[in-house]
Formats: sequence, C-alpha cells, structure tokens
Amino acid sequence: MSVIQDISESIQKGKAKNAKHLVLQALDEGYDPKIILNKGLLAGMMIVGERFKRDEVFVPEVLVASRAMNTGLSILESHLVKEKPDAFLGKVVLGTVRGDWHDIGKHMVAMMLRGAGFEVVDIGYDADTSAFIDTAEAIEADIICMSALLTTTMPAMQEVIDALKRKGLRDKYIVMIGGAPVNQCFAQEIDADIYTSDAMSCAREARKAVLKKRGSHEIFESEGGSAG
Ligand code: B12
Repeated sequence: MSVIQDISESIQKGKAKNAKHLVLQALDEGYDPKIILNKGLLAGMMIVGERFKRDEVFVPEVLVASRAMNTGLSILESHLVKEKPDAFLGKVVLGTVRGDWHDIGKHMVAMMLRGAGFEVVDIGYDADTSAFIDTAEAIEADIICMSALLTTTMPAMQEVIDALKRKGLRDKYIVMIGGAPVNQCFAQEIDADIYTSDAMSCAREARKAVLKKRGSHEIFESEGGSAG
C-alpha cells in the first residue's frame, strides 16, 4: 500500500499522529503536496463522509477524522502555499456561520487566501453575525468570507448581509460565500458579491475583487474563474 493510501486510512481511522507522520513521509518521498491533499487527506475524509451518510459511522468518528484531517492540513500548509505573495492585498474576516461546526473547508480557504497575499482573521466556527461585522469593522477588512456546510445554517449568511445593510455598511465590504450546499443562485438571492466552489478559486476571485474595487487596471482574463 502506498503512503498516500496510508494517509487516507489514517484519516478514516481518525489517527491524527499517524496522519502527521505519514504526510511528512510522503513529502520526504517527493509526493506533490496537491496529491497528498486530494488523494490522501481529502479522499479519506470523503470516505468517512459516505459512511456517515449511510449511518455506518456517527458524529464522534467523523469528529476524530476531522481532527486528523486538520492536523495533516496544517503540515501541508507551507508546502501547498510555497510562493511568497508579491504584495499585501488586503484583510479578510473568515468564519463558519452561526450554528455550524464544519471548519475543514474554511481552513483550506484561509490557507489559500494567505498564500495569495491576504491577512486573514479567522473567527472560527459557529460565528455569530456580530462577530463577522465587529471584526470587519475593527480590523478595517476588505472582505467578509462566510462558510456554511449545512442547508440549515445557510440562512445565517443572509442574516449577516441584512445586518450589514441595516448598519449602512453593505457597500463597504466585499462579501464572499461558499461551502458545499451553497451555490451561485443562493449568492444572488441573498445579495452576496461572490460565490466560488473551492479554496483556490476563492483566493483568485478575492484578489480580482479587491483590485477591481481599488480601481486597478490589471488584466485578469487569462486567469479564468467563476466570479458571481
Ligand atoms: C466533517 C463533517 C462533520 C464534522 C465537522 C468537523 C469539522 N471540524 O469540520 C462534524 C462531526 C462536527 C459534523 C457534524 C454534523 N454534520 Co457534518 N459532515 C462532515 C463531512 C463528512 C465532511 C465535510 C468536510 O470537511 N468536507 C471537506 C471540505 C474540504 O469541503 P468543504 O467544507 O465543502 O469546503 C470546500 C468548498 O466548499 C469551499 N468552501 C468552503 N467554505 C468556503 C467559504 C468561502 C467564502 C468560499 C468562497 C468557499 C468555501 O472550499 C473548500 C475547499 O475547496 C460532510 C460530508 C461531505 N462529504 O462533505 C458532512 C455533512 C456536511 N454533515 C452533515 C450533517 C447533517 C451534520 C450534522 C447535522 C449531523 C448530526 N446529526 O449531528 C452535524 C451538525 C453539527 C453542526 N452544528 O455543524 C451533512 C449536511 C447535510 C446538509 N446538506 O445540510 C453532510 C453533507 C453529511 C451528509 N451527507 O449527510 N460533520
């Protein structure tokens, strides 16, 4: 069995220490960090997700798997985002919305945003409306990024946007949303500025958006993307 399969197994079994050692071993063996992420860590997490869906494993098992996943992810961070960003792009407040504990995707988004040159203030999971707005005001953020993994917590994204409107702050911030159940249609419905489906495109669209807001004439056509 390859070290990549071992990594997937370690996530499925929720063995955080093993995950850490195996990720280091895979890096030593010269594996591309993206392969380690996609075919090792995420593949393992997806298998856990399928078992969870079929009621073969329950919240405690998924929780330990998530911890192992986040441990592996933290080792990979500096390898995934190697290049030093050429410029400081701006500040982002990032959190998973109220009622929602899912934070693996959020960690990946934070990683990619930092790699792109943003300062990211991560307000964690189960973050309420005031945490997003107060933090954005306090650090003079450019972007508010919200993550949700449950259909039942998606409305909390709208609450943040509605509160921004009530306070007369809506146009001050670029609002980005994401997470598996979120889509472009929902982004339009709640008046978010940008939806993207993954962490890489989140960083790319965030970069485009701040530069556009500042009136930069940089040309981005060659980068593609799925901005809303
Ligand atoms: C791990 C997990 C948990 C863990 C979370 C631990 C943690 N630290 O994150 C625990 C055990 C706590 C958990 C609990 C629950 N979970 Co859960 N969980 C999952 C699981 C297996 C994996 C999620 C994950 O990490 N995916 C991997 C990451 C990398 O993907 P991602 O989050 O989508 O992120 C990517 C993109 O979406 C995007 N992105 C994410 N955020 C953002 C933000 C922005 C701004 C942008 C632009 C992009 C972006 O970029 C990321 C990387 O590319 C999923 C199943 C699945 N296959 O997804 C179920 C799942 C999400 N859970 C589910 C459910 C039902 C629950 C519970 C209600 C179960 C229960 N009965 O208690 C509870 C709710 C607890 C709560 N209040 O939140 C359902 C949700 C169904 C729904 N549509 O509402 C799922 C889909 C499982 C299922 N098939 O039934 N869960």
